Amino acid sequence: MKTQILIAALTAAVALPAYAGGGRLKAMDLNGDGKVTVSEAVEARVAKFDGADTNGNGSLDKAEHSAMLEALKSQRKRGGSSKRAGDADPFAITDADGNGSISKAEFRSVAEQFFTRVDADGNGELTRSDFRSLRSQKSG
Ligand SMILES: [Ca+2]
Ligand SMILES: [Ca+2]
Ligand SMILES: [Ca+2]
Repeated sequence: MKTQILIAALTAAVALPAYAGGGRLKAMDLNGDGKVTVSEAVEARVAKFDGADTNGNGSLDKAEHSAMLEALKSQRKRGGSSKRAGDADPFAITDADGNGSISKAEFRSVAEQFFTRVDADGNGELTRSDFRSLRSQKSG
């Protein structure tokens, strides 16, 4: 089923592996209340978008996008297999309209999909337990 691939690719697109740890939750928890709301998650993402848009044209081309993924990957420092998405191209998945660049809206919508995905109990907030259940889903 295509859904599996999509999820895997989405995961890669938002560099999810880094999210699995509590440090990531903290990084997105902008007001420090121990939970990540959708707006916090999206804001944290969009901040990344601005950082990745090195030529400042308001969208990410493939080079900018892969540079961002590389940077995230090297932050993890753990080596190992970071390629979990199989053949799916995270860039292509994020570039919803397929015009070869990722707009902020496209980037944001992936963040929202990611949020929905991780929010296992659907209460609109991500907590540690949501991240935990995500991890167990992945191993399945
Ligand atoms: Ca919060
Ligand atoms: Ca750009
Ligand atoms: Ca696009």
